[in-house]
Amino acid sequence: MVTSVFTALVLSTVMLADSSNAVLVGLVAAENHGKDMHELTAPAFFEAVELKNPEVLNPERTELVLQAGEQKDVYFTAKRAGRYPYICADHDWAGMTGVMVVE
Ligand SMILES: [Cu+2]
Repeated sequence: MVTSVFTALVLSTVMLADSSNAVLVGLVAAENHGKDMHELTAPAFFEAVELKNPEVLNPERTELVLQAGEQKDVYFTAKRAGRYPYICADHDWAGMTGVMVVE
């Protein structure tokens, strides 16, 4: 299961596991309800999962850019547990940071 807490940038997650819990299919639904652009920067997380729609990320596959009012979904398969810190590259100074937890 992936959990996260954010303020102006809302992340919702849905995780599906098979019966053995060996493969997790996940979704991060990111919604920008604010007036500023946000950059969900999580290179370790995006590297650790198998992305189903990598085209939603930047070319380097390190971040998800959300303009004001924008909503994007990232589909992935998570193959190993871990804790993956993320920041908003624009607002990490203001505490816009968190951790993706794959259990
Ligand atoms: Cu931000």
